[in-house]
Amino acid sequence: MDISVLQKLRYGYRPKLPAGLSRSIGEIGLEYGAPTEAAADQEALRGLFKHTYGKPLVTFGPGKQADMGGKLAVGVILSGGQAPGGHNVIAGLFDGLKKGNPESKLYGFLGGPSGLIHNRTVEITAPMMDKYRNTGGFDMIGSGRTKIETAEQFASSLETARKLGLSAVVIIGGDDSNTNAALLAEYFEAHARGLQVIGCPKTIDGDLKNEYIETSFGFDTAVKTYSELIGNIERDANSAKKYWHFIKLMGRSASHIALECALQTQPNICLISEEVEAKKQSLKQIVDQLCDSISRRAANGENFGVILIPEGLVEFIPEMKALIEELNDLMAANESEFAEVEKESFREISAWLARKLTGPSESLFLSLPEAIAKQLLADRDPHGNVQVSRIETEKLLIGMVEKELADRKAAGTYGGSFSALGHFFGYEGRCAFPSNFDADYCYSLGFSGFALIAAGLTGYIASVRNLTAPADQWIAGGAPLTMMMNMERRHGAQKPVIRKALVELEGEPFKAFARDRESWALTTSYLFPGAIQYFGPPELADLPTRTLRLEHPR
Ligand code: FBP
Repeated sequence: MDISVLQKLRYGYRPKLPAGLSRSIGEIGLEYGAPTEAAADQEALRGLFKHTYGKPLVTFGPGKQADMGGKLAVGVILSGGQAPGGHNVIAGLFDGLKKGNPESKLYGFLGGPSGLIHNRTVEITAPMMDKYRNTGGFDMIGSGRTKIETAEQFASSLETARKLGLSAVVIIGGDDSNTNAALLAEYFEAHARGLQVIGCPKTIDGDLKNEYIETSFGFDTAVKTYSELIGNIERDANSAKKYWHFIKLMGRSASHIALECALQTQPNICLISEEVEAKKQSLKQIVDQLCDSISRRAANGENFGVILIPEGLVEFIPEMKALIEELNDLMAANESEFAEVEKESFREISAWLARKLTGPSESLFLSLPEAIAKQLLADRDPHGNVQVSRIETEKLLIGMVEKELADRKAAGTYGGSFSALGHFFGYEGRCAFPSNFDADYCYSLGFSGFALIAAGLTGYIASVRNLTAPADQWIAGGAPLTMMMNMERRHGAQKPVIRKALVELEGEPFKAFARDRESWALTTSYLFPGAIQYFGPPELADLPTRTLRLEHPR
């Protein structure tokens, strides 16, 4: 098989480990903290997680040594969207297992959680592992979005684990998948005591974070990839001086990706969904705000610019949120009727919806361009979420801005020229070669996963902290999954879930952005981060994101 020069060189990269894990296996010590409590709703969660609630935090360091040399069999799952570094989590887990005991085995479940349910596995061998070290993608074993939720699915997961003689399952995923890991850990503890489950924090969205998870893996590489592209577009915009670029950035609900890219590239405008929601802005107000900036730049003779738009924006605009919620309920409550109506023309679908939507939602729905209205009706994902990556918000905004500027021109309040191009950066960043940061972080997470299993723990998520320090000073350990949970309303019922971390308007990254955005809007202040550097001085090649540095200054 042909491989690129970079791939060949990356095979030779040796990920760095925290000092607590880089000693010989017999010398890795464990320090236990005090018992923990859930983030909220402690009583309810204590009742739901009778076997796994409230365990202590664990740190690997010089503490009491555990025997980590036992023969183990572990199964690993990649769950949800791709994120750079997933293969290195598996590599860290694999190397830890083999270092602990060369006879230990690692199985990969194929195609995500459904691989565990249906017992579709592959044994990961050293030659197989070596082909994927420091590479992006999840193609080694594949991923999937199946949620283990029914009694049958839990039972067949246990059956698979028994058939393979597993000691533990490692679930590499985002907030929903780690919630699933917590439920599976509880189920296994109740039905097969000793069969362990460990989670690992993955998602480019960066919204699985808290005191013990400073960032989810993949965020670093994805934002660096997008920021390179945005910088290139900014330079093009400033060279040609004739286009406004509307760039939608992946990230589902939270705007962490858009915010970090803005800090790295200093565009003219970056919308932050959480701020839109806090200010209860309407679509019209957002369009007016964009047009005001465009007009002010036009008055300076600058008929070009760059606007960043977070993928989840539409769900944070209160009127759009209400419309989406009504559509979700309508489509769920009238499933078979809707399936029939859906076969008809769009006019008939609209007429059917118009009869059922409330007044404000009806007029908003009917005012949307047909393409966008259709995208709002597309299938929901298995967790019931609207697939926001399919909604062309950038095109919606371009259309509305064009119209508003034409009105302003007619009224004599705008004298510029406006030509816009839309972009969506999402899939471009999910499978890039992991940056040194993600390569090291993921390997450390995987190795921590092994150490948690070898120490006999279950219901934990691998945690590696102090990430703005050099890797040897990182602090590896594990945090009980239940401490990250609260109860939330999902599909009409209260469910235990891991809290999603949205952008905090009082947080340092947003404050740094808010301090400078006025000047970026008017004056061209673009910053060009360039491509990810895999080799070179650590201050460049190992540099963590601005978000991490602002949230965890050294
Ligand atoms: P995860 O939360 O599973 O990591 O997924 C992240 C993500 O990339 C989102 O940013 C995006 O909205 C979604 O996946 C798209 O997923 P898909 O390609 O399955 O539609």
